[in-house]
Amino acid sequence: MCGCMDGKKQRIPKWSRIRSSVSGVQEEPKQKPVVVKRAYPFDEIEPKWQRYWEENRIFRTPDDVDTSKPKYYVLDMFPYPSGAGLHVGHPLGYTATDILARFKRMQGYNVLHPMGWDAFGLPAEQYAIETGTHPKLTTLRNINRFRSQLKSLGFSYDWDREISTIEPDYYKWTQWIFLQLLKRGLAYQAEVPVNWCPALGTVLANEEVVDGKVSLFITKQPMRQWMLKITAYADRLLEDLDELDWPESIKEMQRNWIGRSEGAEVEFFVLDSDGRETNMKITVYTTRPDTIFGATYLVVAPEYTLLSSIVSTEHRECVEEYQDIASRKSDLERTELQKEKTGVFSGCYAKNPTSGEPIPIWVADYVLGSYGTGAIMAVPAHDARDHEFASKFNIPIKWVVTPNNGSCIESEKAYSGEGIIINSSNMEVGLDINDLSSKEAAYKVIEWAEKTGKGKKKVNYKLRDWLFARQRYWGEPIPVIFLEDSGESIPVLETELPLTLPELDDFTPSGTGEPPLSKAVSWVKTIDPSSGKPAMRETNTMPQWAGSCWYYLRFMDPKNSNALVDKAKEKYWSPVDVYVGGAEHAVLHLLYSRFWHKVLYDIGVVSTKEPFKCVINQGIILGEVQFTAYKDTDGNYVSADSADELGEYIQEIIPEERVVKSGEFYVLKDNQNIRLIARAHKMSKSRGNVVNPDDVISEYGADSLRLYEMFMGPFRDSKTWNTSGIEGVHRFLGRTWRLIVGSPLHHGAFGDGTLVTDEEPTTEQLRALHKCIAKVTEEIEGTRFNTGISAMMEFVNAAYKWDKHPKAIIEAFVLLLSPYAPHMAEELWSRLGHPDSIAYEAFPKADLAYLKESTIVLPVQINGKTRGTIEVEKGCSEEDAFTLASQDEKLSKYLDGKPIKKRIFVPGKILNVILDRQTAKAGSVQ
Ligand code: ANZ
Repeated sequence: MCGCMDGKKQRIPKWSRIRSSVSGVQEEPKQKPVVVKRAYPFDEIEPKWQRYWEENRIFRTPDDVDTSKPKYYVLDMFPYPSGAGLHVGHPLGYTATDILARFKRMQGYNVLHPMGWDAFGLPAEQYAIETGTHPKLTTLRNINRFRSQLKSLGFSYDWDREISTIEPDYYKWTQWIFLQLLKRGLAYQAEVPVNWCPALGTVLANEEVVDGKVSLFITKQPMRQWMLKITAYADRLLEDLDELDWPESIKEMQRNWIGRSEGAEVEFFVLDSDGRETNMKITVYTTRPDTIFGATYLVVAPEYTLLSSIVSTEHRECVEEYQDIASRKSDLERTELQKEKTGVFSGCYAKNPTSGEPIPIWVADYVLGSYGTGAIMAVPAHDARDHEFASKFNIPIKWVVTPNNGSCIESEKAYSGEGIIINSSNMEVGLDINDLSSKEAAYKVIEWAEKTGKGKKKVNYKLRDWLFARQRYWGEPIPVIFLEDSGESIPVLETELPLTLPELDDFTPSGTGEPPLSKAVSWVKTIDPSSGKPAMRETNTMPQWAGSCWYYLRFMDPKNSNALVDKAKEKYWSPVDVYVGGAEHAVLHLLYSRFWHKVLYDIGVVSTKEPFKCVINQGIILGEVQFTAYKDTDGNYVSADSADELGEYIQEIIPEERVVKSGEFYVLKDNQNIRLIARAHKMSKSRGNVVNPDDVISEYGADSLRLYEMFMGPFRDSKTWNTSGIEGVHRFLGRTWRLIVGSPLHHGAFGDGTLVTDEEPTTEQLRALHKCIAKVTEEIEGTRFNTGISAMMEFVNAAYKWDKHPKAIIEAFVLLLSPYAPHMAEELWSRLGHPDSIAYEAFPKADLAYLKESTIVLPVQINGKTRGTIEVEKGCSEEDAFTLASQDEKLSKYLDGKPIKKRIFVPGKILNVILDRQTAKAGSVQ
């Protein structure tokens, strides 16, 4: 067991202790010229301590759990190692989790703070197709770059626990989970209409299409697919959200995604050409059964399975043409993005079971085949979409609900609220809901439908089963084989896992939906071990979401070859205490992993119902603010507020040096009447506003980058990058360094040791320190890192005013600084004479006694008029207060040499001095 986690301090082996001085003079001559203007020698300190942490495995969390201490599991959403390397958005979340990890270690917790790679995915495969480089090579190269970038930021990850989803040791367990899902009927095959993307040669899940990929050409095609039955967990996924300490916005997005709605299914019989009921029926799903008398037409989705048997010969061609057009639209284009309703008449009618009237059956793509029953009863008076459609196609509109407040209905738009039911009685069918409220009516309609066999109560979910197959190479192979003779699917034996991805030279998708893996002929051909029959392997692979669904569990026990995670380890570390990442994962990753976690809970692999106790989304970092000026066509500047009136204008980007702030606005420095537009954009290559963290580190150091990202603003808010901001925090670190170590001697080289003294701290110093401890602690706990930094800045400002800097005070401050700027803190700690790493030292505790304000401001009246105030100690006596008042510059003018008749002193409240006017006057006569 490593010494660092058994409650003792880190002992550093002698051979590996590093000189605790950093001085340019003692260093070997460098190739590079010495950076004279550096605020402090971060370029020497940072690599030195990173090497030290690595060589001594300072942040290693021992394999065996130590239940004597409380645990803290703080996790980052692990990155996809893209070719572009880290961007400045990554360190934002990673620095926050690192501060929490370091803080909790110092508070005596066993901390689990790991990092790994979500390494399967499309870009590496696309690159492989373009260049012929194997995705594994590209991915490993990217991982190496990411790892060294992360190390250069001084994050305290336990690198011994690093995992990568592409390693067979890891995906063995991803495949194992798939087999458990299969065993429980939660993974199944189905012929489903899928979003086929010819450009990518693969199908995409609905949420992936919504998620920004709508611009790609997508068609709906029926295909054999693997599906995961996430819908079986819909209620639990919904209910358990309530207990989670997650941003309310994410919980709401998950609730909407699951989209639970309560309503009814009702049957409408199709009529023949003579208006007689046939035995064919259309079942609709409605959340408003109270409006059923107002259903003046039915709509079926273009992909409705019974459509071809309903449609009349006369209308068939038209309907088929419509179906074809609709198949090329995504669900989003058919619903939210649709500007105008479209549809065609089927040539057929159905009977409204309540009113008994024949109503037309239309085909329209605003009804989706994948939701409810794929058919609706349209109530144009009370549903906006139906109203728009009926108005366009001249379909009757029948009002059946009036608003409760008696206000009139406007016929040009639907009234979709609840109210009192009208026009809704037909005693021939035994149903009268007139004068009932919408709720009562809905209840009564459902009761009637259930009694007459015309329908039933129904709960529906927007959530669809998860489409789990991709026609790609770079993913986990699905562990299933198909017998050649019968096509029967058989799971691969658990003992045969991992089923490794075969080598392949040609990664191009066939374009027909046949996955690239089918080209690995000798891999595909196999034998079923139980029957000895020839079989073929599944050639679809898993989607990228698979590996990230459960990685947080593997970190608890990354090298276990017998189980996904050891039970005792899981019980100790679960759940993740804080999970930090981008808000873009609100419904995909976070919902999928909750689903898998619940399945693992049901089969006894994990001990908690939910994987992540607290989720925090860091805000995004936008590029530096850009200033734009407007010019008219003659090239004259025009103020931005009047640019609109110009009609034509030219925009010009103005460099920051030419801009000043005037009140709330930015204006041209040399013509302050010209107002500019200030805008921050998302960082992107095309805008050229991407900031590379490597450049920032080489110019200012990792501690400055860490501190700056935390200081930019509230952690959860979006923020704009600002280079002068980083210079500001860099100066603060330089000031801190000079306060403790002293100014550079010559050539930018700093002396050894520190300037601290051995005196006892003064009360003033103790007060400043404990105020800072209290604030920094409170702000880390509340993840308000920016205000914690402000408190440290205040402390350093105060400390600059002191003549002496007692060791006890400075040491405690260095401990406070260490989660934020760990390299500098380690260096100072070592210079303060400590041979051990600062990482496991106890975090200082604020002493309340020093936090109480000990002085008060006392108003002083002279002859009943307030003439000023004095600052006095809380329990100060009348005599002391009077002495202070007489020494006060302002008050002394009133008091100097004047005889005093009386003093009224109310401790803590007021000092009133009554002058003896008589004596004074008499004195003046004399
Ligand atoms: C009649 C009605 C009258 C409706 C009314 C609404 C208002 P949620 O809450 O999202 O579940 N609907 C049902 N299936 C549909 C499908 N496949 N595609 C498009 N729309 C569909 O919405 C349920 C309502 O959406 C249902 O209730 C149905 O319209 C429509 F005044 O039925 B309603």
